[in-house]
Amino acid sequence: MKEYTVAVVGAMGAVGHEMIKTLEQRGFPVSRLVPLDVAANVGKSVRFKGADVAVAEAKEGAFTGVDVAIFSAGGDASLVLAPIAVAEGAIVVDNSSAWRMDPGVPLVVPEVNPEALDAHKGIIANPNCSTIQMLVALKPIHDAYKVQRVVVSTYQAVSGTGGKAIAELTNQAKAFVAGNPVEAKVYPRQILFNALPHIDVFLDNGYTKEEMKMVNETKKILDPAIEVSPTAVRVAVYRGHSESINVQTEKPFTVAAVRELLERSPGIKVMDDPSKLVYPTALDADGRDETFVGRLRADPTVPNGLNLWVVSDNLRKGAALNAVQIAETLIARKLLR
Ligand code: 3JN
Repeated sequence: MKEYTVAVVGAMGAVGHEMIKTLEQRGFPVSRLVPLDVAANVGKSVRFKGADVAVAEAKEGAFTGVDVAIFSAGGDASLVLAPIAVAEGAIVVDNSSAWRMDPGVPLVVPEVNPEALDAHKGIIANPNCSTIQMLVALKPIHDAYKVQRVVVSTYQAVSGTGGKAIAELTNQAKAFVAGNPVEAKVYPRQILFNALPHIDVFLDNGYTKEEMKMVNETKKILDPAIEVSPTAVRVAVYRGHSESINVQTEKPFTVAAVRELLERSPGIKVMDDPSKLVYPTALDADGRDETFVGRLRADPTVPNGLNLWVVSDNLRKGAALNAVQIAETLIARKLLR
């Protein structure tokens, strides 16, 4: 099997770390790993297949000989460096929002729209974590019953913000237990024992940017006709985003048929037996690849209404795994040479 030179940009970040781990765990055919990060992190190293690999600076010239560059270094770095990486010969899979809504850039969840990859021009965008897990669950329902409207509330883990936010939750817990004042630096309010209806910045329409990502990305990936009404909430969970999703479809369904459909759909694990207390939680999803679905029930207050609870590891399916699956799909579709 052909092997590839793979760069990970933002290698020292929480998602970069997960990307390198995912490449190794899935046995992605890597001939050479090129971990790239900001100048301040040059000299550090990452662990890959039992060896230490030195971090180099992510800059012009760093992508020579690179076949695929997976970016998770923030939107500003992606805007500047992704076109440079493409000019130097790499295909870019970008985890930031920088390129997602560019009409020339495929926005891909491999279980949902792998065919969009065929039109790529060098840059491929990885959707927002909250969009990915929602669409893995909605795709089979949309194909069978045509989703018209979605009302979604998210319960998002602090790891979505990054390493500093993970540390903030731990520090607030330690301060609380020690009887010391709890300090908030990363988030505008205390996150410990709290739920903040605020992820990313507020926009003029009253929604947050995170919420509008779910609206716009769903239209681009699944169907422009689907209306999404979102509320994104940060909760005091380290890892794993949960979503309460209310769906209205055009065609009628039975809950049993939807359960059966989801059970045989790719990337999904149904955990739905409330009588035995079986339902997915963030801790169940931690470190796992699947998108977990439970609490399936009809919503009798609207025609063809369905409620479901969808949980996935935001650092894996929400970021690193989806990006690596995109690279795997590029190989499968003979788009990576
Ligand atoms: O907060 C989360 O749970 C997910 C965060 C995603 C995120 C954080 C900072 C910048 C993104 C993203 O992937 O949409 C971005 C961004 O690239 O805009």
